[in-house]
Amino acid sequence: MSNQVYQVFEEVEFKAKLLAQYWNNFHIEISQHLPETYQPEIQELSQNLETALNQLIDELRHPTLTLATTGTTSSGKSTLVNLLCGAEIVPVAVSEMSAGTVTIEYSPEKSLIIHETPGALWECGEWRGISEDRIYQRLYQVMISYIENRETQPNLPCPQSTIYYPFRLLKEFNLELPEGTKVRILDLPGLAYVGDAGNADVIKQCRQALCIVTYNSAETDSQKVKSLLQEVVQQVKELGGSPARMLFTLNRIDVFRADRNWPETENRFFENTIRSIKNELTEQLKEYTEEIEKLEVVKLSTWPALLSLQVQNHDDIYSADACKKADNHFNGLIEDILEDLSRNTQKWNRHDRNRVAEALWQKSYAGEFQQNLKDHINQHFPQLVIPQIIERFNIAAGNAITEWSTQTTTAILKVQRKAINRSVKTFHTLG
Ligand SMILES: Nc1nc2c(ncn2[C@@H]2O[C@H](COP(=O)(O)OP(=O)(O)OP(=O)(O)O)[C@@H](O)[C@H]2O)c(=O)[nH]1
Ligand SMILES: [Mg+2]
Repeated sequence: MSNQVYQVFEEVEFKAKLLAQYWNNFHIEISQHLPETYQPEIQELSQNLETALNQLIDELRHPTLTLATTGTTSSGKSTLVNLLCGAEIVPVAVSEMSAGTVTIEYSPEKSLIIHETPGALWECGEWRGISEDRIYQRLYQVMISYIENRETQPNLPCPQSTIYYPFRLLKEFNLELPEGTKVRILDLPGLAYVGDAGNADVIKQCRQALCIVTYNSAETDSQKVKSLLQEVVQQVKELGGSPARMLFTLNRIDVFRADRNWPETENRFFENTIRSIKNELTEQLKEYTEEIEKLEVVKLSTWPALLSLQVQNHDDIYSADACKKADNHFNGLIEDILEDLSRNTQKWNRHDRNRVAEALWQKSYAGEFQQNLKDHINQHFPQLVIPQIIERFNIAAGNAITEWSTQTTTAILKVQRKAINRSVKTFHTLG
């Protein structure tokens, strides 16, 4: 992390301390013009400011970087979260799957918490030292239970879960983060369900996150593509249109491999979709035209990228299972290599598997995606973590102090102006 970034953090801390100093001088000064009865109020404001200042300093020294996958239903958000984690821990399915928010906090020890929510129809609790597979299965049961019951119980709060996991985003991306930074990943439901009961804070969480907006490239129905775009625009609107907080991925881009005219069809789709996204956004958010032009869009195929990691797993059974899936679903990405390999994936040796893994990684654009994400985080780190720290500070004390100071000063000035007017009048009468 560059010196410049440290300077930004130090500057915010310095300004907040300066504000506290101004307040100290101000309230001592203004107390002379106020009756004693104001003292408890002033004391309370000072106390709150001190607590908020300590909190701000602590948060600046231990900032939290949040990454959230957002986008339309079945666009591959959860698969992407699994890719960032390097393991299959959040449930994935062909049709709508995710329900509620799953927060993944970095920790060397693995554990799962399914939080108690009112009327929960599923098992809540905490499981420590849990395996990847058990995390997946438990979350799967919870989500299915929610999805099956929400029709008949529209007010059923959606499930909220937290996973503690040593994810690869932190272990292997070589992010240049300041010491003490916490990183967490959020797996969110499809945009259409963001309004579900209990999901209201999803949008709030997105505002504080770097959103990886996933777009389903496999959707070809023009009507659906249109509504997909609308949903994405809505999402960007909610986020305030800031490009620092968004990275667009055209996911499931592997579908174009089946085309006779690949890569021409893929490139055309890529260019056209970027244009449509930007046009639609500019149309609806004219005030952000300049920022929208700077929006980053990358190609990706998350599932084969994840399979590439799984194929390289040291556990032979796990790796063999991934080889089978790669052979079944992504023939088009590994066809050159398949010519040299046995039809029976069980017989692939480590060298064969490494070749397959390499091809999957390369053809899914995973390397480019990873580099892009890394650059984006390194480039925008202060904007990604500082605004919410300042907002919390303002809510806790900053706003109240500013308001109180303005109101009190105005009131005192009013009283003084009246007194002056009275003196002037008296002066005139005397005259
Ligand atoms: N071909 C292909 N399929 C993918 C890719 N990524 C995900 N999928 C498949 O797309 C389907 C949806 O994936 P999910 O990760 O569950 O999508 P999601 O956006 O989390 O879905 P919801 O949370 O239910 O909105 C699954 O069947 C995945 O296996 C990809 O890159 N290529
Ligand atoms: Mg999902």
